[in-house]
Amino acid sequence: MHTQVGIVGAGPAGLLLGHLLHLNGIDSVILENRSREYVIDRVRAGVLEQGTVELMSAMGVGARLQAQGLRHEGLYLSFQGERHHINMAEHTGGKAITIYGQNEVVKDLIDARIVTSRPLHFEVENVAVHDVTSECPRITYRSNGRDEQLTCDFIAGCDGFHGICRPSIPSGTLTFYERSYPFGWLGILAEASPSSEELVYTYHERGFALFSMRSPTITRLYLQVPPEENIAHWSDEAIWNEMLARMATKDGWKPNVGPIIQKGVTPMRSFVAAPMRHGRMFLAGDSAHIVPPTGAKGLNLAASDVLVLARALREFYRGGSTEWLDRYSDVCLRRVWKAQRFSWWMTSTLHRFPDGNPFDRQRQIADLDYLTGSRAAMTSLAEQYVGLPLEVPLSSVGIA
Ligand code: RFL
Ligand code: PHB
Repeated sequence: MHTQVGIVGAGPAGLLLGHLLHLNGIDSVILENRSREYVIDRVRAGVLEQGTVELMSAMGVGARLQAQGLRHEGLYLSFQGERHHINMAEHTGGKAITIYGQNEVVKDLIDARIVTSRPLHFEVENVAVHDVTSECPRITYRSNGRDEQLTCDFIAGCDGFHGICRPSIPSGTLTFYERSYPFGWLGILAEASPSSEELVYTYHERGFALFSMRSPTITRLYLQVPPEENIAHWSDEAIWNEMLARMATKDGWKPNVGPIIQKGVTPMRSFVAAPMRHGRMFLAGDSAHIVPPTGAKGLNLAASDVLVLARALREFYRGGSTEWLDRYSDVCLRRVWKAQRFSWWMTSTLHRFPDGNPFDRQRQIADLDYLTGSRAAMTSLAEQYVGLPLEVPLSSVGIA
């Protein structure tokens, strides 16, 4: 079988790319090694930048997002027992973020893909990419007990950090930039109505904590924990005690407590692979870069990468120009590095470092004190949090 673009991975990057290509009349096959249920149930990100919401709406996949997403024009930073409000809309000419679970985004995109009748195969095994530096790259895989081969014009490696596309590139070809952090996040979903209308990022002596939500009845909370923490060591009671100890403020605010319906531990890492291309294979999203979740940027970067890739492929199929394909990696990496810097800074400012001394902690408090008292600093935070401008306009992929 042959397709124009073979897409490995049905996460946000692969599904958004498939739909952008569809809207431009370019065919693709999406291959995913997990089941449809697994992909839809996986609880991950929740914050969509203004530009990601605009992109999904312009693509015609924003109806449920518009109806059920929670638009937030501000957020709180909490330290020394006090919450400080930052009005993001005021500092960005009216921009905001929208809380809408990544699993809902994925569900909407799978539904949209099915309507197009274009191929999306779940539970494929032994996916491997071949001849990516030739004019005719191939993907081999096993599906429903049969070995298959897909020849492609291009391959999009949208298979996340643990995928096979990036590791298939010969060693020494890419440069890796990496930093790991001496902590992870323990995340829970709880059946409790959110006690704040906006997110609360807390810096506390006992460690970082984050208050978020998924709906008017579901609260999403995170705690800084040691990096390889075993979730089995945390009873629900211990989780709530620690959440309340870190988050409760002097004015009596605290999260509402309720039954915990999901919990897990995530390690924290900053990672960039450059360039995001090898021959006719293009890496997009987490397969090329990982940010610690403190800045809420990962899914949004996946969206901005595939917007640039869709533009490049559209130009190629319209007139044979490889100019944008050749620029793909540089254009994406400019935005990726700014999001890396922001995510590193949010992480460094808000977490308790095991080797941090009293000087470091006073410096962190001073950073937060300055941030919440300076218009210039609040504007800087707000414009990065709602999302820096996309590198290419939506009109360049024919959807605006
Ligand atoms: P994904 O979502 O990992 O999708 C990759 C897909 O590829 C499949 N796959 C394969 N398919 C075929 N063959 C193979 N060999 C394959 N290997 C893997 C996988 O099963 C999967 O379906 O990557 P993508 O599309 O690049 O999307 C990236 C985002 O998922 C990620 O950046 C975000 O979840 C990060 N993130 C957040 N991002 C935000 O923008 N805002 C947030 O608020 C936010 N919060 C978070 C987060 C990530 C978290 N965790 C769990 C890492 C909060 C957390 C806790
Ligand atoms: C979430 O709601 O899951 C969330 C919110 C903000 C972050 C990370 C995750 O920085």
